[in-house]
Amino acid sequence: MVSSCPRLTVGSCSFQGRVCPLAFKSASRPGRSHAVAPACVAAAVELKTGKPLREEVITGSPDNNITDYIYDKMGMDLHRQPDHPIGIIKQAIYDYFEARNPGLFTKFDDRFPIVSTRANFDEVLVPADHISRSPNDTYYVDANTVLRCHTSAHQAETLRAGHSAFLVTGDVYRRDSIDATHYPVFHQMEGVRVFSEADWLASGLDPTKLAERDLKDALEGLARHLFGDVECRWIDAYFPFTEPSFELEIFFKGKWLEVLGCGVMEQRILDDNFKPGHKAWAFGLGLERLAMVLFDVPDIRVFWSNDDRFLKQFSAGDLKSRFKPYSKFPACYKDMAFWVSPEFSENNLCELVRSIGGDLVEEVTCIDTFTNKKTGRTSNCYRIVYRSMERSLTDEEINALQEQVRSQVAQVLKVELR
Ligand code: FA5
Ligand code: MG
Repeated sequence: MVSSCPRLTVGSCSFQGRVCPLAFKSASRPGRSHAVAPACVAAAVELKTGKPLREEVITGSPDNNITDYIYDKMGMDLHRQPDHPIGIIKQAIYDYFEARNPGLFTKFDDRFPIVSTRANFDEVLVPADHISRSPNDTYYVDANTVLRCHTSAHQAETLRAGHSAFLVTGDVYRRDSIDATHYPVFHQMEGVRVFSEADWLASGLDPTKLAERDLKDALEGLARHLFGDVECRWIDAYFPFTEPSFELEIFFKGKWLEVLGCGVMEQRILDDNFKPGHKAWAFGLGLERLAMVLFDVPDIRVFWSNDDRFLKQFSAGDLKSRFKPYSKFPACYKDMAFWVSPEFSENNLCELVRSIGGDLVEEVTCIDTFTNKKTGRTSNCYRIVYRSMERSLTDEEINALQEQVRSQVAQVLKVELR
């Protein structure tokens, strides 16, 4: 693996990735009652688990922007299904860390996905004006509560509970664009390891260097463990909660695919939530992205398939299977041009298209845009690609979906169709 490429400096903030699903409905498990975990030694946090009730998610608050499409995905827990690619990759990462540091990491995979804005943003030092806080990017339950947009939402509480090395896996939610590598619900694994003074004295390195070196060794080792000889590169990045910060990319299907973000934890997070005089690293892995590379899955929607032709291809502990498409069904393109409105944003459009077309929507891309010099109005033309991974679609059903999209876009986003 080519580990150190020239470090590119990424000026913009890469905290929020961009994104992208009909779908099958989750076999709605009856709202499990919320188990209250035993109070932790250092902090009595009430930990809920299980599928949230619908009224806990779609609340009627003026700030609520969560659709049933998203609610239906909650509680599916792909990462807790041993024979599902997401469950298999989680276990493979556990095995790797267990072999590298036996007994060191405590593992959590049932943290409740509804968290406070404090946990999701403030406690990991996300600035008040950071773009990721916008309702255009994040699903709000109410003004102070969100569907976690990253597993970093659990860093501070887990440190406060006294853990110095841990892995937290869970479903995360983001309003985003639509394509083969972005989905509005995906899975992350957070890793944190804290070092003490004794550790850096023994290493002969300064604390930050020790953390950085151990972090990169651990993650390069993970990539080798999962993929063997794959081409990887480190990119300099920015996250509000780490400094320095990096992203790891893997060369996959002719393009560089970002698979994780990581860095040396901002000291204030440790000082506020753990103990002074320590240093730590943290990472956040995108499990779908890793599973795409490992199992050769070309489209992220496939992970949500209930089709046996997909599910039967994988089994617990088997890292060798490669996804065999059952068949490539034809795509159907629909273009839609409109004058934009203040209510329009690409994420709003994608959300709307998803709630109508579900997982039949493969991609949404802007193919043309121009501004009329006289009126100052901007026109966009978006192409929506419809394709099922399971069957051929009929013209009638696509036309019916596209009609709904057009009328909803005009009504809800107040754009003027051309
Ligand atoms: C984060 O979420 C940071 N919390 C990661 C982190 C943790 C950095 C700890 C430093 C320390 P980012 O937004 O880049 O970073 O997302 C992390 C990974 O999630 C990405 O590398 C990618 O693999 C995956 N990801 C992001 N957006 C999507 C999406 N819409 N669909 C699928 N996977 C995604
Ligand atoms: Mg990123």
